[in-house]
Amino acid sequence: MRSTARRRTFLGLVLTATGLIAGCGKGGGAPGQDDGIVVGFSQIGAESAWRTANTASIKAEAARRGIELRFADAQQKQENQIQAIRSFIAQGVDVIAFSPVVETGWEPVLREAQAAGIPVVLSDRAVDVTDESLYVTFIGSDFVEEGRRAGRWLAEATGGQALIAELSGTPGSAPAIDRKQGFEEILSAHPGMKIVKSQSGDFTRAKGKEVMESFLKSPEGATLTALFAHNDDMALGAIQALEEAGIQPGKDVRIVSIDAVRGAFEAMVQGKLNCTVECNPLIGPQLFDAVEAIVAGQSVPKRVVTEEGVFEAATAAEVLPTRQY
Ligand code: GYE
Repeated sequence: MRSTARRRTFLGLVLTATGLIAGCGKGGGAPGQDDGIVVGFSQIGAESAWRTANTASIKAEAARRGIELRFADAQQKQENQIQAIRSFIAQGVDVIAFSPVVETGWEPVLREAQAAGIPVVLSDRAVDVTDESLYVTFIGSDFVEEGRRAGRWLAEATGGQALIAELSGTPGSAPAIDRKQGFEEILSAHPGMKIVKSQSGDFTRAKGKEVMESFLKSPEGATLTALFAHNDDMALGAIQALEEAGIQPGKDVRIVSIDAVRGAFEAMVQGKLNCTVECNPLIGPQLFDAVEAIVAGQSVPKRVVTEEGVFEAATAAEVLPTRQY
């Protein structure tokens, strides 16, 4: 951390000096003005509508602020993310930001970034490291709370009686681990609610459909009364599987998922999805606020949580036109 702090101070001085020479203070320039900040961002991939909106938010905000963004898509592979981070270190970017596909296995590459004096910002997902000085801040949602919100909604909607299929996210990822934890916390107070099938659909629509098909073919298939999907895309895939099996999604099987993307609202308007818990992907502005503060040598909070709500089918038609993603 010492070398990171040194570099930050140095960068802060250089930027202040540049600002003075150019005769304009930080933040006083026109939008789009190049202030010389270079950020390397390693994105997970394009697995969901949430991710696409997240990427768009990050790219748009970097462009708006005149920050040079070096963007790498890891196609959902940790090894690609590690390679991208190493390449950002070699390029000497000012800040590295990334959305870690899974929680573990980051210590070595984060130590390399630290040794090179490059601050790291976690975007959207957390890492599991013993040394918290390996990153400056984590900006993203409270996934445990999202799981609780889904659980509370389902408990209320079913009167605490449900045989549940769970489509979980990417194994080992922060949202899959935390959403399950939050959901099960609520279930522990409702003995009539049981998860009878649980498998990963890797946060994609295609996998969600495929896994739901296999749930339906299993001995428990005919008994299922509810579905908890860790994201909307998997729920949308599962809806297709249910319809193809002659089961009415949203009626025979109550469905709650997470993200609140446009497709979920459309499914709610059609009565096929019952509830979506919001997870806000539009974190570009908060991400680059942190980046600019770090480069200016200011301190930033270790954790920045995004604000989110819960939407039910009854209000979907009214809310749909206002959705940004
Ligand atoms: O819920 C899912 C995406 O990390 C919060 O990743 C994100 C999750 C989001 O693929 O749709």
